[in-house]
Amino acid sequence: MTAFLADPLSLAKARFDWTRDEVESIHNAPFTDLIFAAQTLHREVHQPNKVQKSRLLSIKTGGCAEDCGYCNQSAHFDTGLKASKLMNPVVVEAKARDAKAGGATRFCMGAAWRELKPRDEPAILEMVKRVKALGLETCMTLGMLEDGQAERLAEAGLDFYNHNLDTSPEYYKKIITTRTWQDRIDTLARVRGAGIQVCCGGIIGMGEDEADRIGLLTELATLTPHPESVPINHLVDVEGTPLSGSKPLDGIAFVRAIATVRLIMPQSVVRLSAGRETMSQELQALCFLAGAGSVFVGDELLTTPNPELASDSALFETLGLEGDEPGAAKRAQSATA
Ligand code: SAM
Ligand code: DTB
Ligand code: SF4
Repeated sequence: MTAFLADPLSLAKARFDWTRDEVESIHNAPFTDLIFAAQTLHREVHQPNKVQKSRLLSIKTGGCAEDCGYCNQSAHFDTGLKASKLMNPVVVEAKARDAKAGGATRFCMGAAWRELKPRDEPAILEMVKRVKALGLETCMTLGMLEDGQAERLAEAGLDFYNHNLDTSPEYYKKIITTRTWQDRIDTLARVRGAGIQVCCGGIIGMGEDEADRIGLLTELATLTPHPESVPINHLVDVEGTPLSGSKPLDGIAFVRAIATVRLIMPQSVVRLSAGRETMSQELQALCFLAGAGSVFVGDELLTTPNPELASDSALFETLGLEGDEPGAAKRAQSATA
C-alpha cells in the first residue's frame, strides 16, 4: 500500500507540491484502502455527518460567447435553450429567500458570460449585497475577471468565486478553444488576491482518460493555497453539445476522484456537484463516505435538472446526514494549523 494511505492522518496538513505519480498512487490504490483512508482523514478534519446545502441560480442564461464543449449555454451550439437577460437584483433576492427557506446556507449565482462587463457590475454588486444581507454565504461565477473587479465584489460581500479548471491542461484544448488555461489561472489569482475564497474544480465523464483526471486533480492540489471549495461535477449530457453522447464514467471511478480530492486537499470542502440526478442513493452515499461535504439542492442546477428537494430530504434522513453551517473549510484550516 502507498505510504500515503497507510497513514492518512499524516496528510492532514496541506501540502502543495503533489506530483502526478503521487496522486496516481492514491487514485489507483485498491478501492477499500482508498476509501478507508479518505474517510479516516475526513472525520479527523471535518464533520463526517454534515453536508452543506447550496442553491444555484442562473442569473443570466444562454447566448454565451465561449465554446465549452460540455455547455448548453454556449451560443456556438444549438441546444434549444432559451437565452435570457440579466435578472433584476430584487428577483434574485426573492429566489435567495426561497433557497434559505429550503435549507440552503450558500447561494451561488451563475452567468453565461465570457467575462464580467463593466456595464453589468452595478447590478451584480447589488445582488451580492442583497443576498449577503439575508445571512447566506454568497458565491458568484461570472467568467473571467479583470483587475479591480474582484476587489469590488469582495467589498460588496462576496464570500466565494467559482471558476473551474474543468480538466487536465492536455485535454482542456479539446474542450474549449475560446479561452486558455492561463486565462483561468489569472482569474483565480485575482480572486485570491482580493481575499475572496476560491471555488475551483472540474468536470469528469467528458470522455477523458484516467490520466486526465489525475492531471486535473494534481493541478488543483498544487494551487497554493488550495481552493476552499472543490466542486467535482459529472458531465450533464445535453443534446446538441459536442460532448453529448460521451460514455458516462462508472460510479467507482467517480468515487475515486472524490476520495483523492479529500486526501490531497484535506481542508477543502469537496462539493458533489452536477450529475447527481442520475446517481443512485448508494453511489451518493459512497461519495459522502469518500469525503464529499456539500451538494446543490433544488430541482435545477443552472439550466439542467437536479434531484427534487423531497428526494434529497429522504437521502439525508436515510443516511443520517445534517445540513452543515457555512465555513467548513476555514474551520478545517484552523483545526489543522
Ligand atoms: N460562464 C462562467 C464560466 O464558465 O466560468 C460561469 C458559469 S459555468 C456554467 C460554470 C461551470 O459549470 C463550468 O465551469 C463547468 O465546470 C460547469 N458546467 C457547465 N456545464 C456543465 C455540464 N453540462 N455538466 C457539468 N458541469 C457543467
Ligand atoms: C460548478 O462547478 N458546478 C455548478 C457551479 N459550479 C456553477 C454548475 C453546474 C452546471 C451544470 C449545468 C447546468 O445546469 O447548466
Ligand atoms: Fe459560457 Fe460558462 Fe458555458 Fe463556457 S461554461 S459556454 S463560459 S456559460
